[in-house]
Amino acid sequence: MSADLPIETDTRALLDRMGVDPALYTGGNMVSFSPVTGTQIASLPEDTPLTTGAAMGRAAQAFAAWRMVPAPRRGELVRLMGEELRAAKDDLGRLVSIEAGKSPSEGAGEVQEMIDICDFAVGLSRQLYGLTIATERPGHRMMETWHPLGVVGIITAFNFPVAPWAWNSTLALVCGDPVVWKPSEKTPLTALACNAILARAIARFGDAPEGLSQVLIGGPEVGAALVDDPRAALISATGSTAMGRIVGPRVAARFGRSILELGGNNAGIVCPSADLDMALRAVAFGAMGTAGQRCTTMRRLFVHDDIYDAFVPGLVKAYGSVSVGNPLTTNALVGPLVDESAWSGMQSALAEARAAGGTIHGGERVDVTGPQSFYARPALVEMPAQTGPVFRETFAPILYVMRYSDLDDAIAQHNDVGGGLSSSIFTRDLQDMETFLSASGSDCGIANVNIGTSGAEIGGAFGGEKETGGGRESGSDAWKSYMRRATNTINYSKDLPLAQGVTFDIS
Ligand code: UN1
Repeated sequence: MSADLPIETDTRALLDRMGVDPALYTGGNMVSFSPVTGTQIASLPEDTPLTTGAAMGRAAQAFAAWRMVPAPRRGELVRLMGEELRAAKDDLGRLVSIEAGKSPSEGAGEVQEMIDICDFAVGLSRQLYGLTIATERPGHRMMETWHPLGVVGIITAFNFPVAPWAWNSTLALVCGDPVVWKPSEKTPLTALACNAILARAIARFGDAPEGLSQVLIGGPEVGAALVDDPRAALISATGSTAMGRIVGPRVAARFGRSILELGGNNAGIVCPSADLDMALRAVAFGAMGTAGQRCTTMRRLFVHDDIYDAFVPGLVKAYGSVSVGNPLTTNALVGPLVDESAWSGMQSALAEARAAGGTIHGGERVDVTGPQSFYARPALVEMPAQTGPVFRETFAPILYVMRYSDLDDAIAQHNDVGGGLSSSIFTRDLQDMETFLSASGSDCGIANVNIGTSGAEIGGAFGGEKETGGGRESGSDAWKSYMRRATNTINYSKDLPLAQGVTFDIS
């Protein structure tokens, strides 16, 4: 594949190779742009609330069949999906770079996350364990059974256009649930590619029901139809806190289940005992990687007074020298912002920070592919205090750096924001580390030591507290959200003893 192929031709060749029908991305009303060049790459026919309802009908039918397939057999489908993803890794990774602007390594890394969760889910398909519970009644046995839940609606964001779908769909499929996916309007092509890859696995699998995995292309109207559909037993939504404030109550109003993975305002703390070289590299990746467009991006940094002057100038230097460039033709570490509104959001946050007394390093626009794309040098802002824009998540590469002198105070400030996703401490001091990880330490769903806030592995439960929404996806026991639990009590005696010693003698 030539690096200087026009981006539209490149995109078309990738989609062809991954088996996507051109009718799905040509001649429609939904125009899709690449942030790499800011130019149009496709125009997709859109779904409507009506076609969404039809998709849900097909999914509900698929559920009736799929829930009866033994879980290890369902795992076989996900095993095949992992094989297909391995074969398509380069193509899908490059398409992620085209649609989301990620560096080649991060595009490939996102596909690797999908492969990893396939492996995890295959193992899980033989481990959907329930407990056997001691009963208080003689001649009885009590146990719990996990059953498939129903159709899972998946809503994803542009910044991780494929991995969160895989976290959800692989678990849903082994748990016995069909999936209906509404990707971000900014990244519909990667979704079509994923569905085509899964379709290949389904064809090899042989006897999967129709409608097991579907994609809906469209905007908020389509999303709302999915969210409100009573056949969607679970809605798993990744995106902004503003989106979650709409989705959460709507799903709750119909007593549906939801997993919300929303914004964060992730921070790190650099303690006096930290390995400063290591901390610098971890902060650089956490804050500048993916052009600051991860939900786990490090956005705030508290640096101890004693090492501030030894640490921060080196970080400022890294901000000044990090490569910003075209992810399709170079190995630049920082690619484009997704669009103009991301750029203007970044600029207004920086203006507010300056007005609040911040000293800004970087943050200027970089001309890489012309005026239609938006590349920015990441910005490091030395703030006199946690104030103004520091309190909110701006989805761009801005790191606010603040001094601290007392760890308890730093932890209090660390926790004094809406988001509760990811956090890090850099230290070689056992007391600092354990304090940060304790019940009165970081209040986030992810709390790390001597690594950054981003780049979590799939084996752990992924998600966070407070305005991050409370959902957990991916590893650990996140699968339980995709199943319903039945508690079964079996009486194998000839008597009918009642629990709690209650008597009800009718003879
Ligand atoms: C996201 O930005 O929505 O931990 C997900 C990470 C990745 C996932 C990010 N594994 O940074």
